[in-house]
Amino acid sequence: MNKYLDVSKEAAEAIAANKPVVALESTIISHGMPYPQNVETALKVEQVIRENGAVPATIAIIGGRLKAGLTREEIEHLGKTGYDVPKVSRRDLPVIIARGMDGATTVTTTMIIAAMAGIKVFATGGVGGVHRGAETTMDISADLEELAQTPVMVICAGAKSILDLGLTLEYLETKGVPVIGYQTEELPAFYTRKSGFCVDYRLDTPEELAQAFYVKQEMGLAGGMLVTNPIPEAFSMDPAVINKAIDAAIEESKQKGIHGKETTPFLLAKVKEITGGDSLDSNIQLVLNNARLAAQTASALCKCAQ
Ligand code: PSU
Ligand code: MN
Repeated sequence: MNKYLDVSKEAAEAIAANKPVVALESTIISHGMPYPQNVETALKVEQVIRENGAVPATIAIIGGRLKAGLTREEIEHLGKTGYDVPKVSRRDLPVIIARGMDGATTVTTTMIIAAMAGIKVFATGGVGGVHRGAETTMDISADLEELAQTPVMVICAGAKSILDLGLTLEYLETKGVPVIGYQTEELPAFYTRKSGFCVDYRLDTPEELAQAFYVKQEMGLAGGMLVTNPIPEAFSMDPAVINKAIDAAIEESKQKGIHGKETTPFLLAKVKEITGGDSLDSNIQLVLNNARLAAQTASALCKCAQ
């Protein structure tokens, strides 16, 4: 076990007994939603995972320790402290740990810590990708490199069109990351079920998702798998409304010269500001939907390994 890592007792026991565990990220808590909805959602997501037969392990950095499995108090702390908790990607880990700081883990660092702990399935909302204009800014999320090298299955609701979805798919193809649509041929775009882009494969059951990932690992192929699960119809947003908000957010970020790790949080916050409570509600619902599928898939994956 990595000397900087603490796994909760409940998660450690489940992992040792080949019982299902689902990892969850903490950037969504500190930077993704306002307080108190962030804390309420994080706790609700854990509950949904339990109701579907798996153990939740929310991942973060607390006082310089890598944590897989947080207490309710730790979740409250991350939610209340919000943007003052630094967003931690792969390159940030050494200094944050050496200084004994707290950190909110992105998809990248949640995958790293999940893999250290032996957790194979991770549920979130959206993943990072290739930003629009990346051909000049070179702004490509470290999440894509992590998917290429770390053996964790990431279940998300697709990618937001703050990104260039076509270039994101090209990058994942180059890196050998399978992009799976759950019960869909079309890549979902987070707030909407459609994007105009195709996924690599459509799979229709948690068992099929688990089998594909199991086979990938058994073959000795490095890296993860991206499962895209469309937002439930009842909560999906009007594409015209959301795309207008995204275009305005990107325009403002260019004018303000936003760059580096601030880009994604800036764009997400602006889109939320423009679309108001509607997008927050959709965001919460799609995360719960992904948590359910992740718990079912983690259970199916345990059966593959028996
Ligand atoms: N919600 C999204 N997209 C995201 C994020 C949340 O719809 O990208 C968060 C996730 O934690 C993700 C991180 O791993 O932002 C990516 O940041 P960057 O683009 O700076 O790599
Ligand atoms: Mn970036």
